[in-house]
Amino acid sequence: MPRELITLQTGQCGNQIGSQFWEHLCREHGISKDGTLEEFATEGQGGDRKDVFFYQADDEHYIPRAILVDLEPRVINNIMTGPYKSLYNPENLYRNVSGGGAGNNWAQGYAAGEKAADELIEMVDREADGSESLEGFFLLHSIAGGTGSGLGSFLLERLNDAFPKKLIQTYSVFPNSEETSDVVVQPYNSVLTLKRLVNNADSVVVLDNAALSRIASDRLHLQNPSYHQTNQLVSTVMSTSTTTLRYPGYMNNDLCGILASLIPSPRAHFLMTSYTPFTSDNVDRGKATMKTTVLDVMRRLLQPKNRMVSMTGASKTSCYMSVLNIIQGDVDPRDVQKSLLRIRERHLASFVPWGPASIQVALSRRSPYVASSHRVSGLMLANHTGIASMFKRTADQYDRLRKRNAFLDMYKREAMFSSDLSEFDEARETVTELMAEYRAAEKDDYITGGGVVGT
Ligand SMILES: Nc1nc2c(ncn2[C@@H]2O[C@H](COP(=O)(O)OP(=O)(O)OP(=O)(O)O)[C@@H](O)[C@H]2O)c(=O)[nH]1
Ligand SMILES: [Mg+2]
Repeated sequence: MPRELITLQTGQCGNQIGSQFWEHLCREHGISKDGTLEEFATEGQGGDRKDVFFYQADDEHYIPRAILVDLEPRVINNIMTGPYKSLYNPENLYRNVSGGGAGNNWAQGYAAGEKAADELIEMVDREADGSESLEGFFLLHSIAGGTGSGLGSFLLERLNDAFPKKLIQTYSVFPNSEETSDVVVQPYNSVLTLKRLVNNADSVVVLDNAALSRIASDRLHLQNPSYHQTNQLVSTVMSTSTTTLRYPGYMNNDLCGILASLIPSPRAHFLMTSYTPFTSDNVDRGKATMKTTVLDVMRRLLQPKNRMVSMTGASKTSCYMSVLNIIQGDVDPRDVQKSLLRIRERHLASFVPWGPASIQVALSRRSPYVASSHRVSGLMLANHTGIASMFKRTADQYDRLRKRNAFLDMYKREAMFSSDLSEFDEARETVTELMAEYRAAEKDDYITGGGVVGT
């Protein structure tokens, strides 16, 4: 039985990473731009499970289980006039044709979500009814603007209420905190969104624009990468993180299995990723080829420079709670065992004292339709306590603004904030608790001694 996943993409960032994700999946499954199967993909079926992410229309077209939402028309219009315009279900678009977005205002995005709730929930229900054994939802968004953050937060709350037994995983893009942004209120939007990511999501794959830019410039020698280029990194991460669902093997065939092995306690569910190698297969301007062995790949995955989360300022005691490496390519399982041993002998990864201190490995097939110039590639999904340093940076920036009560008027215009700002304070408190949770996770008694905060 397929374990279907419905993807909701919100705001500019959500829709832009979403459209590149769908293009990536189409290439991997031999689905053409208009949803029909490519000639070469019609035979033998390739042993893949397209139905996790696509369904078939009466005329056999494959259609993404995707809902595209934005409070301005431009980004969705670009998708719907681009090469993949016939791929999507036109009933699954929500765009405010005359709107200018939520103006980088979380409150405006949230309020617009409330107003559009019936229409949005109807789309979700229709998609849910169209699946056989729905496993859950993906939400793609940025946490810093107005629509992806505010309307995305609203959707998280609603989905959680309406589908309490289904999983919700987000791919959440964090703003580049190392750059001064022209959008000064990003920290407000981020903190308000973080509260929902803590309380209403089962797992959050953190994608940090600071780290994505660094990787683009260090590894790919792009000084000012376009969104299209950084999104190629993102879509590679997204598609590889779902590869065991789409090409089932012995284990990790559903999202639940993957998350169970990575998330030891409900709140510590923010995942970091690394990928190697980025080559011209997946990114324009990537290095053409690289020598890859399983050990090379697993060692590179542990290197800080390959992390897609910037952990500057992480404490010296920060460490892994869990690691899952999804390795693809020409792999002898004995090499995996040898590599794990080597990594352990050389202490290349430090783990929390209370866990099994082991790297889990899933060997996964590659698409037969996409040529690859490297023998082995890998994605690491990891639960690392150092991710708290990123929340700390966001919280510090938030505190600096909040102390001066700066730029609050635009929030007060919305009903949720018109009488008081307790929502701000609660969200900030949630971030404090989240940071404390990760600190507690570095201690011996995390699981046994009630070190878990707020549960
Ligand atoms: N990686 C990546 N980041 C993006 C992309 N588009 C926007 N961002 C980042 O997302 C944040 C802004 O969020 P947007 O998605 O543009 O905002 P929105 O959700 O459309 O909200 P409003 O436009 O305010 O209604 C900034 O930190 C941008 O750097 C993208 O395609 N890829
Ligand atoms: Mg926008």
